[in-house]
Amino acid sequence: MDSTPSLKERYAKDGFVIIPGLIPAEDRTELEAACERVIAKTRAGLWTHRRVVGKQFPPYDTETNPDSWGVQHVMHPDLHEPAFAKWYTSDPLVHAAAELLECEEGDLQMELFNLLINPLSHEFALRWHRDDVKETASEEEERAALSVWDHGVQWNTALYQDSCLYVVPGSHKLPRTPEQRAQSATQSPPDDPSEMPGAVQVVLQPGETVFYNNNILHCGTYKSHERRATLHACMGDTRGGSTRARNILQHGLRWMKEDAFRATLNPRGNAMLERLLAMERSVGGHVGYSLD
Ligand SMILES: O=C(O)CCC(=O)C(=O)O
Ligand SMILES: [Fe+2]
Repeated sequence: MDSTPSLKERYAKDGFVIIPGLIPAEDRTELEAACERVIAKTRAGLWTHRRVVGKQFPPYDTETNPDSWGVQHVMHPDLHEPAFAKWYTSDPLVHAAAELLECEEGDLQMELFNLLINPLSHEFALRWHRDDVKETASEEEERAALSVWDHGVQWNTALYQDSCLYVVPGSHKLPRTPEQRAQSATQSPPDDPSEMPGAVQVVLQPGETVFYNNNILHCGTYKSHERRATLHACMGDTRGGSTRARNILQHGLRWMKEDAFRATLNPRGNAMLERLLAMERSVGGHVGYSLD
């Protein structure tokens, strides 16, 4: 019997797994060029859906500091870059997501698609965090939040070598130790991420993807002189009902409801989008739970 753990087993145990080759060779040049154009627009201040230096979570101040570490909503029809939705709905990616979620393609829900880039004039870092559990959570609250069955996958796909992300393997299932808590309860980013007990640096070669549970304890460090263009996205599994609503619908996604966006999608993309819109309708009316 083959005892090599499957991708899903590694993902479930460690909270992350690296998979190469999810960008079809024929799409690579197109995606690189699309990234170059949206990065240039963002740095020029022409695309204001961006993550700005100094701010870790949304809402991002889109008016003042122009130095950006991320481009938001790359599938937005106003960017006119079909390569992003084409890749998001491509076979290799959809099959990998369905494998990790152990679901059928018909369960997959379209969610967020952003781009992580190097700021140009600042070194910047994110403090240690879990995306959907507050740093002030008690051990009991952490246990409860982490025991909920996870119905989404998030990933980073590097176009160029990327060593910005640090994770603590296995921490997606475990409350923080006192030492880990001390290092992640602070609002400031770490001087040296490797001081976090259990931390490993995730080094991606061009074309590699790390899928990770976004409640794994993680942080990011960004160097202005190291080129970064890393596709950063997530997908959900509709069998989770509205469990992902808070995390996903806080991002100002009204544009996803518009015909202009639908028109850019292939039938698979439209079906995935329809599942997101159904989730939004199912939680409609709750503050912070709308695409608007
Ligand atoms: O830059 C990265 O790879 C991680 C980003 C991140 O943790 C976040 O946006 O919450
Ligand atoms: Fe994060």
